[in-house]
Amino acid sequence: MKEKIVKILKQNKNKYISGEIISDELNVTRTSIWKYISVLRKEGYVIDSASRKGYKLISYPDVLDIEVLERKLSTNHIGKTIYYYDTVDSTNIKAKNIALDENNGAVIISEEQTKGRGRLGRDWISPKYKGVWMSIILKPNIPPEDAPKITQIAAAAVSKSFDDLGIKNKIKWPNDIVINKKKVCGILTEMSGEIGRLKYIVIGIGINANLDEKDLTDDIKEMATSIKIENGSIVNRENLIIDILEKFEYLYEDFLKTKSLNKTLDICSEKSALLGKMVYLVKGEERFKVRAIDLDSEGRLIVEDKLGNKETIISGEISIRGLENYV
Ligand code: BTX
Repeated sequence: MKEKIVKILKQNKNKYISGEIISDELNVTRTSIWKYISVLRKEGYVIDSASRKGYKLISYPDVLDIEVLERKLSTNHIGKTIYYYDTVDSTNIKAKNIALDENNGAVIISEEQTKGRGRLGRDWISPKYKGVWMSIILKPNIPPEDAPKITQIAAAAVSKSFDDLGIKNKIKWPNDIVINKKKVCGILTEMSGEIGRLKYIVIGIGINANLDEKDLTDDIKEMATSIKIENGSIVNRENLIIDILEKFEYLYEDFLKTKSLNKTLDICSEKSALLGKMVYLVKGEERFKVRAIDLDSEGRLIVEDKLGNKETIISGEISIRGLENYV
């Protein structure tokens, strides 16, 4: 009902429409229209009301138009089923709850997450209507140890989509996209399986699209940013999601077909924020100064210490930090 009222208000934007006309059209009482209007106001809709004139929509939050998204999306599998929510605890949790019974490629999108999660149980702040908070359910026939490769595929897809929008960005191995050395996107890959057999992978992508400075909590403001803050303009989230899902499918299907990550790694190397740089490798309380020198064919990071000893890093428990900033 709420959606139907919004539709009528939008059709009559900038002019008054009487409660009576709306209630006749929707076949409900004027009192219940009034109640829905109060709910909409709480959700950020600015609706003027004047006696004998009715309601006038002044402005409304940037709500995702899933119908448009589904219509424009030209993938074969990814996003063929989309579950869309106003609010959830975490799209990854939602995805994992339904993954066993769901089709490969189903996507969960929410306007807000109340318990958005990063790696190792960290929090991911996900304010309403401002970001892309989504998870993709995948059921590839690959060994469980290959799951981190899907993180690289997602990072490459997001990075290339940012490029298309003219947003300069870098990939901070293994799971971040950064703009001007600050984190704008994080990827959380989770899986369920037994030894040698994968049941499903859930790949969660969080993008700070239209967050304002005030949305960034004190603990992250030094190291996080949004596309809007960096570019000064609002991003069309539907187009961004479409572009990412299409690019993701292209790279993912190529990986499954060829069993090689080459296409993805070309992007990850070219766009790397780390390669060639001195960085700190953070393992628990300890940190080591190393040079990031390459990605191997599995998407793992190769680093070298000052004595020339090389080590291959498999993401997971390790964090990488720049010598002065986040990168
Ligand atoms: P991460 O462990 O690399 O990063 C988490 C850290 O990033 C936090 O500890 C905090 O310092 C910082 N942080 C928190 N929120 C933000 C933010 N919005 N922008 C920038 N930095 C932030 C990264 O984990 C993986 C994040 C995946 C998020 C997606 S959203 C959809 C899906 N559902 C879900 O619950 N998680 C994923």
